[in-house]
Amino acid sequence: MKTPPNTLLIAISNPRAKTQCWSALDSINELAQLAKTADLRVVQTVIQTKETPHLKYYVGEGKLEEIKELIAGEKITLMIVDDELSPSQNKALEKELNIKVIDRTGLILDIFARNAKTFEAKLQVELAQLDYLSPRLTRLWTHLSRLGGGGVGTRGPGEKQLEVDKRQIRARMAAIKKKLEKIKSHRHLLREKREDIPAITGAIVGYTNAGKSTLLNTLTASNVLAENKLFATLDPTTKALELPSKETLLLTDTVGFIQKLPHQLVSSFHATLEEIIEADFLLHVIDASHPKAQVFIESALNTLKEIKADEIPQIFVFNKMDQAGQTIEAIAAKFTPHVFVSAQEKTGLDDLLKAIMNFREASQTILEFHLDYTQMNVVNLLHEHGQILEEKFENETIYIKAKLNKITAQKILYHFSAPHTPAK
Ligand SMILES: Nc1nc2c(ncn2[C@@H]2O[C@H](COP(=O)(O)OP(=O)(O)OP(=O)(O)O)[C@@H](O)[C@H]2O)c(=O)[nH]1
Ligand SMILES: [Mg+2]
Repeated sequence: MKTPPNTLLIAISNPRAKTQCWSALDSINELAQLAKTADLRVVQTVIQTKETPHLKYYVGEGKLEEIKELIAGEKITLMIVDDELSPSQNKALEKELNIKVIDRTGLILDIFARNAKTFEAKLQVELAQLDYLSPRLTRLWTHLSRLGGGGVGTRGPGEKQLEVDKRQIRARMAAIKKKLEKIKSHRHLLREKREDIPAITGAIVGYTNAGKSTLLNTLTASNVLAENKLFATLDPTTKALELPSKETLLLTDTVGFIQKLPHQLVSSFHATLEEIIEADFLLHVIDASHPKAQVFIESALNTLKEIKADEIPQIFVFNKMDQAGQTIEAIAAKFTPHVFVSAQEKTGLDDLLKAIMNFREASQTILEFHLDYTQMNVVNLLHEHGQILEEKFENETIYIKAKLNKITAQKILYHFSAPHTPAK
């Protein structure tokens, strides 16, 4: 196996920052976890107290000299910066330090690229990478010409070559987007073919490493990859869950969120995130054993807002209760409805199933339908999925008053545009 590069992590701590809930230290610790996930060997971390990043080098020039000494002393070959660097900062740092420099976004993209298994996930990652790479192209070219043997800082390609390259990247991005669209419409088609009324679906969402995949495995006795690494899951996996009431619904495991989630990933993972947007409810999983649980909840809520999924009803599932401290209950009180579980120890699952059923029960609605005799399929569906309160077969029409789950009702109406009125 190749020996991992000696890596230096660096962050800036703004002493005037308003929020102390998520400090530069918390952030760099998370960066270290990301680095570990990418199999890097972190040998040093540096936090500089500074109000704003240095325009040219991100860190101050004095700090830069200290870093040079560290690099020489510890044989460091890679530096990771805990914020997104501008392309010119990235270039200036590499030139000055003479080692490879990447930023948090670059590292996350790298982890996504390693973990992408399906064709769709691979395309989505490539799209995000090209989006990230495009403005940094000059830098890339300097590297290439360096490899060409000219030594550090030799000429880059001519402007013309760069333009050609940028155009090629844009063309490739457009082609990937087209392919992703195709995959998406194919998936919709399959779903519609499979069922007359799509089943009720819940998406399992939350911060990375919260235990989403473990929860899906426990609830549905399946075997999705779950491990102590960040972003283990990139592809949405859907499994059927049978409730104690014998109703079946679908649960989808999704990609995790993180602080400073790169915007390139949010936009290129649109198809994957759509599984969340289209869900009827969300199970928001939280690592209750993590000291920053509340910050993670808020960060995940922000991402849900960003992808416009914040209106979907959610159940807060406080997981890893086998390792959680006392304070978690006070935090949980702020987020309702909530349940406490351990997906690993299989505790609290009854409460979770109850919460899902309560939530379904609470969203019942009573509707009156006036159908004609060509719409017997709707009559059958109402019998199958609802509770019939009244039914009259008249000459021209069939009158049905039924109690239905709101979600099912919506789906029946959408599919069959049956004339109906809400019952008084
Ligand atoms: N102690 C404890 N550990 C748990 C529990 N549930 C999950 N874990 C562990 O937490 C780690 C992450 O679990 P995953 O299920 O992969 O988490 P995830 O949310 O799917 O993570 P990503 O897909 O990487 O975003 C694994 O090492 C699990 O074994 C739990 O209830 N208790
Ligand atoms: Mg997972």
